[in-house]
Amino acid sequence: MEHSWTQDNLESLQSHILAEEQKCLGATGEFTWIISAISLATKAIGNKVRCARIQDVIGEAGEVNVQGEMQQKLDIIANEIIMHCLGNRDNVGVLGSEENETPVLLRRRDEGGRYAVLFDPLDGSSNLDISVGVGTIFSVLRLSDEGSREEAMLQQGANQVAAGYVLYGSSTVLVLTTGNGVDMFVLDQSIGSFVLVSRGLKIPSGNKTYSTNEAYTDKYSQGIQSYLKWAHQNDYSSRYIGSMVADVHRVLLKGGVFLYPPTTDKPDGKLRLMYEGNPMAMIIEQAGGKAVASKDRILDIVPEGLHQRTSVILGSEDQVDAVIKHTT
Ligand code: AHM
Ligand code: MG
Repeated sequence: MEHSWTQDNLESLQSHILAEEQKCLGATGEFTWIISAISLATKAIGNKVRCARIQDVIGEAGEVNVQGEMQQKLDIIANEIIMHCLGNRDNVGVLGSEENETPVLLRRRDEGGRYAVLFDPLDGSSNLDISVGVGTIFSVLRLSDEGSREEAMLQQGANQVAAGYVLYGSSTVLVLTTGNGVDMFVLDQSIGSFVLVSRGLKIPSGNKTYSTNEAYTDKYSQGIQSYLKWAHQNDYSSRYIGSMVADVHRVLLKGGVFLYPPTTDKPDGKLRLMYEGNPMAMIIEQAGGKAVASKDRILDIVPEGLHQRTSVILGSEDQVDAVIKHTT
């Protein structure tokens, strides 16, 4: 439920997580340490993002990452910040990043490494030089006792114990789910804390808006083309930033549908399952929406690799169903 905050109802991310942890995850407090590391890291990244052009942080770094994409300087800085903050947490066993080819193995399970954290340190970073909103996306999994840590990390999104993103937009917003609804926090710069601004977010239905890179229409399947044609004939509106965190955040708050389907040149889609598709799918489902790769639930996909790609259709249930009607 929406509420404006006053000093009387001020609740920090930290205290909120402690309270949630006691309700659903057992009261060990270890999960709070992970979220507090993410909170610290994203404050530091947000600070760097806001210094673009003042400090030497934007532009290409001259390196190509495992995805074959040119890394921005801030991609590398953001990755190092998260690796450093999370790497210090005793209960983190594995870190998987879009910017690292292989997972970073920190601690064995018998040394306390009970969680894997997978993340895209700075999604949409090609938009940095024009000051468009960019974000950090993260997914937290509990490592099972079976197999190696890499194998233990490759779990369906349905097993995530938490997922979230931070949007470095006109304000810095953290959206988080621990499997008990979706809560939204805004960074209050004056006190240096993320404060709760909305609890139990629900995606509105009935918003006739789609968000996709429409320039790829000729490369989309017949089904997606048919959906777009139908949407044009039915008074739909289009909004696309090209920065997943910003596009999905709009869909979460306003409703509608976000689509990154397969194209003829990217037959598996572009977005990555483990640290883009899964966390966003968990948030959207927890907010009452739907998230599929063509027609199957994203959270049910059994992953084969850290950098596996997936197609993504997510948003309000009614709007996702309207797409599925044309594609199946
Ligand atoms: P990145 O992880 O390399 O930044 O790429 C992911 C981004 C998403 O934020 C966005 O949804 C998508 O790429 C946009 O791709 P396109 O330019 O093909 O529309
Ligand atoms: Mg990304």
